[in-house]
Amino acid sequence: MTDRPNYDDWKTLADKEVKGRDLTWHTPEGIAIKPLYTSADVGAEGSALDPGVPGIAPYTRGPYASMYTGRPWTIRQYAGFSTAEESNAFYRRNLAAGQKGLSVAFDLATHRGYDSDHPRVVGDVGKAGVAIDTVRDMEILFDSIPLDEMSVSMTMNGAVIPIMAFYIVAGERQGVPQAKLSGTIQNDILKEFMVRNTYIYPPEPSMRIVSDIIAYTSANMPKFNSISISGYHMHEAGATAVQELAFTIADGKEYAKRAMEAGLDIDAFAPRLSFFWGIGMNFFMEIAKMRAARALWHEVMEGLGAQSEKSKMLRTHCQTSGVSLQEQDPYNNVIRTTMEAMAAVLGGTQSLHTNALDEAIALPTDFSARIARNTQLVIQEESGITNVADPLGGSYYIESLTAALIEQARTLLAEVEEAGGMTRYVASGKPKAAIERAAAVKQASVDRGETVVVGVNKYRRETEDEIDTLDIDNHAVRTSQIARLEKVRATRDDMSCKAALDALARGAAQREGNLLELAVEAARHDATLGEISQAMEDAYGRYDTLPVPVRGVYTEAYAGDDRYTQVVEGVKAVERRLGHAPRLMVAKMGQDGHDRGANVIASAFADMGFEVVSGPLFQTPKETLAMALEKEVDAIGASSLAAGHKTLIPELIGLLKEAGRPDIKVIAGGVIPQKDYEYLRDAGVQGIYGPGSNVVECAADVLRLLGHNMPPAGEDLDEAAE
Ligand code: MLC
Ligand code: 5AD
Repeated sequence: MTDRPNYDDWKTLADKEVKGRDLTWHTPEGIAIKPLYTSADVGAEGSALDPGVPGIAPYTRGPYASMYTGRPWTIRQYAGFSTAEESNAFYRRNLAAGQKGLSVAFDLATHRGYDSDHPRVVGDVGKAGVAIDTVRDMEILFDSIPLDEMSVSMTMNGAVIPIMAFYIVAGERQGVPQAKLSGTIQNDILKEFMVRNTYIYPPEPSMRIVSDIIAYTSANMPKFNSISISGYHMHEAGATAVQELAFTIADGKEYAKRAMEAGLDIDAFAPRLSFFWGIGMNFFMEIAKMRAARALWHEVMEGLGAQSEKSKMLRTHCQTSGVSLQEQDPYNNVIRTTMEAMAAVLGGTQSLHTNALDEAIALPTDFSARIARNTQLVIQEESGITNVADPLGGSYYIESLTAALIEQARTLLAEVEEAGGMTRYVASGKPKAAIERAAAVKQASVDRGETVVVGVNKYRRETEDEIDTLDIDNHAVRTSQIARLEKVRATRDDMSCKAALDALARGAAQREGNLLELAVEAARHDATLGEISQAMEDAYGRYDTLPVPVRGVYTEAYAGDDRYTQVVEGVKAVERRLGHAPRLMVAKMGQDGHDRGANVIASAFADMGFEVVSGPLFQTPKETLAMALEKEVDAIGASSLAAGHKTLIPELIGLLKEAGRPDIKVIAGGVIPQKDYEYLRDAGVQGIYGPGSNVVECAADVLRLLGHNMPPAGEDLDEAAE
């Protein structure tokens, strides 16, 4: 041994302890994590790996010098459901109990630019968020909440123009000039085309909308963050940390370049670009990701010629991961969220949302929202974590992991650059496919028990405790929204409203003027969200695409697995009997664009030998029926994550009966509370697969539905053969 023991000395000892077993951990990012890090991994003070101090370039250790010692992060819980009245009351209760900033969740009808009375959105009104049709709704949403004091984040990307316009006009009607409004609009359309899917228009006009908002807010709303460049949804869709990092930073670069091309000075808008990360269970990886992101953003902004330090410092919101939470043994979710919140905080977030324990089942109740909020309050006020800026700075492991992530993300960033920037790269479909592949790999690993999820694929309980969940009567919300819409339409000055909408339509068609400025005028004359969206849709059209599932991931992950082989054989048996491979249509009805689950199912079932028909997003039950009949499918799997299941799936079954095809089996998967199972079964749903379902077993079930005598897992095929 040398005087100072080093890694090799340690390795000799450790090898003895574990009898030479390789302790390297290979992360999904392809990083080989050693079982120990030492000073040799980080280099000396002042070397390339020395991250410096918080508040000074490259900001790896945080954007502000004092960080939480000066001011803690903003506790900003994302919420919204039902009507503006109900959401307003919920916000006020939360603020009284310690929440610090607001964050609005809109329903999917609003996201996609439809008024609540539109026939396509019957199942969606008030469900996954609050229904907003007019400025009047927005005024009610913020009733008794002074908009010059409260910072408000709004998660809106599709219908971003009418929502920003409504917010500005609601402020005016409260007596608050727009220059005093502080907050954030998500306005990140590129990731919608990759993963979140609440786009309305095609990519090019959508990018103009983003630039117009950046231009408008940088001129008129100095305290407003014009965009929240989001990796969160990539994370939720299954992206690795490197993918989330690189694609998000690349998105940010693309927006900055577009705004510069539109004639804006980079330092006039870049200080109000903000970011948003998803924080999952890979504790140290998530911390390193946030640090790597700040260093990379600094590099990118210097590259684009930014002068102001504020332009180069990355500020971010974080949300704990929704997909990491489970329906089974749901109290475990409190533990998971606490760990994820700690990672976000140790990574140096500026603002944070912690998910509620009932995440995998429904929207938060007052009870679950309180635990989620208290998770942050306890960390902030009891743990002492806020007493030191970047307390993990200098950790051999963290610094080394940060450097590894920076390096890997740079490689992916270079690939994007080579493809001609992120708009083009997104259009190529490559990032979407890469994320979907990563998601399928992850799911296969959980299904095989290689990635442990406590209470799901290990330590599973025989019976589950029931928990109270929030139920929203979407029919009642829709009725009250329609009544208000009618009132607004009846009392406004139609002539001036129409003139403002015409001006907006002209501006959209002829590339003149600023779309937000034109929409603010329309909002002042009480144009509705649907009307403002339609004025632009007339010029741009509505965008839609067909999903293309990835192939081969399950076949590879399950090579040599007996149960998998059994299912594949079962598919072949059904094929022999039917004269064609069993056809499953994966349907996404309503305005719910969450397609990770649908994509994983499509990809796994195709690998097992099914013929998969992937329906486009946003179908009505009628459109699903027509496609199912045309493609002659044997079964339809309806994937629902946004609570429209009780309306849309029974409607589909009714239509199948009317069409004389009750033989086509309907199964349902996604976020469906247990208490709705009976209702769905009574309506004719033949299989329900909630979060935590094993995909191979789902396939075995579908084979049974198709008349194949599939043995239970673990039993021999011969004993129970057809
Ligand atoms: C902060 N400040 C400090 C300080 N820390 N001053 C001195 N010392 C310190 N240590 C100052 C800041 O400069 C700023 O002032 C003010 O305090 C507020 O701090 P902030 O860091 O800007 O925080 P905040 O206002 O909360 O803004 C955070 C943000 C913003 C920049 C990340 O964009 C944001 O709030 N984003 C939230 C996005 C969000 O909630 N999204 C939900 C998505 S849900 P000044 O004067 O400089 O402003 C979703 C799910 C789905 O997407 O799919 O539906
Ligand atoms: N209220 C609260 N949280 C919500 N989420 C989505 N919609 C709402 C809502 N209306 C959360 C969930 C989800 C993530 C996208 O945001 O955690 O995973």
